Amino acid sequence: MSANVAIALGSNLGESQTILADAITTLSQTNEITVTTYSSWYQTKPIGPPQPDYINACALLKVELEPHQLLKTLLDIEQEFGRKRIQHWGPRTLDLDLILYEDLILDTPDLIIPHPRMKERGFVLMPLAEIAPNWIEPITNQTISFLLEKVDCTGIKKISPENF
Ligand code: PH2
Ligand code: MG
Ligand code: MG
Repeated sequence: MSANVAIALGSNLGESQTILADAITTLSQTNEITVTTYSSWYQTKPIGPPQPDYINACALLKVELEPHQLLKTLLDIEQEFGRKRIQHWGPRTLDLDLILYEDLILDTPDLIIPHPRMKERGFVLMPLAEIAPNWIEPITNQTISFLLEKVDCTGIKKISPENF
């Protein structure tokens, strides 16, 4: 029994475009994960403390993992890519965030689904709308494309595929 999942990817340290591509490869090589599709890369202005621009993207997965097992797998992959947690919301080589897990609503100390800030974040909604415009966010009961219309997307630039 597999579950449909949406994740967000981000990087603003190192060769971010390559890091995201390598992260997709690593995810697809994980036994319990199938990468169904992924978005374009987007160059985005940082939210939070001053730091370099991010490269962001989203991917859709089919997983044979429970939410907390998937979280652990994502954190392990972040570690593999040299992620060091130094500053809250600070720069990172790789950030993998669990955004949606089927239509599940989950509120635990270490994992909240849907991702609690997805609705405010153009850098999540824009790539997600490219690959899952009709997925219904289960708290608002609104589609990703509808939520995207409500957010400010200034400072978000799609990187054309021929650039990577
Ligand atoms: N991630 C953060 C904090 N700020 N800003 C952008 N543009 N993109 C991100 O992925 C991002 C951020 C914490 O996870
Ligand atoms: Mg994040
Ligand atoms: Mg994260």
